[in-house]
Amino acid sequence: MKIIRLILALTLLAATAVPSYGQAKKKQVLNLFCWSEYVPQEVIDGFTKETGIKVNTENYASNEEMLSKLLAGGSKYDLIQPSEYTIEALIKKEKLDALTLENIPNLKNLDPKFTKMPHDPEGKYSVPWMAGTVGIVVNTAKVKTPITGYKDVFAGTHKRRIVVLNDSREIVSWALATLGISANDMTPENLEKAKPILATWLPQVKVYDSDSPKTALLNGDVDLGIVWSGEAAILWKKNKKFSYVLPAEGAHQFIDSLAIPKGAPNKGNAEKFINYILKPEVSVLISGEFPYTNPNAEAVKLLKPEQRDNPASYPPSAPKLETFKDIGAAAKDIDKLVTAIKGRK
Ligand code: SPD
Repeated sequence: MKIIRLILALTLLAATAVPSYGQAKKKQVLNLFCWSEYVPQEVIDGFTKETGIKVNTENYASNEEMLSKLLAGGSKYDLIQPSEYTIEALIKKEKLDALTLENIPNLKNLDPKFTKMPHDPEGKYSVPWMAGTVGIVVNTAKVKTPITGYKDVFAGTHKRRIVVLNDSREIVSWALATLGISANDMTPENLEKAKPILATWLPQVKVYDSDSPKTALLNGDVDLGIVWSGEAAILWKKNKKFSYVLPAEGAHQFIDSLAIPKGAPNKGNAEKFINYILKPEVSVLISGEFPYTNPNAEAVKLLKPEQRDNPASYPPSAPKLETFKDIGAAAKDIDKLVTAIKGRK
């Protein structure tokens, strides 16, 4: 009888021991919150194959969308992909974790001109992903008049043949550029000045799209677009009739980076991913699918001549370029202004 009881007790012990053994073998994950059409599936699959870490991806279409979800959602994300002005805001709010730089030896591959930039002067919190500009795509098979800046796009002759980014801060900065006002000078007085310009511009827009503005141009739904440079580069690659113009009034230059939110559940995995994408042979895959300006000097050496000659990815010359800075609460006023004008019938 004693022996039977002993066997029963041992069986029970073994059964309860299984889950804790199972827990120790828990699958490693990385929760990546990134821009849509920016991280190739091939790169994610390669990372999982090399490390065994499963990547859960969620996308956003603007810094503002990312910020509101991040700030509302506790700490479920391990890695985010903000632009420079949003990194500046997140550092100020103490919402980013400092990187353990020894875990990211491939940082050495970055071109120094893209590191320790004003939004993260010590390079403690962010690692450049891709840089780019916002400019005008012209379907030269359709538009025969010269397009040099925003004023030409919205001259009235291309009514409802225009796609623009669905991004209030971008849109207002274009109107301010025509007045010679900085994109970082979003005072209430300057927003008042932008208002009548936007009131004539926005009714001329046919499509608002930040995810894939190239689609409306490719489908022939529109002839002009104000878009991210990577989208323009894809269009030029597909058909040389799509030219890229950096607006004469001044253009926006951005740098998007990877950063780890404070409280990220899998910080080590996030650093492994950052180190992985900094490998030159992985970074060229990103350039292949999303041809923005690659800040990885070793990867740029591996690009094909036609990739380096793409005028949207690597503009041969540029007018005045400006980078956005954190504008704090003014971001809400900008959004209100644009939403109100869009809503007018
Ligand atoms: N589909 C990826 C788009 C990335 C654009 N990032 C630029 C942000 C500038 N505010």
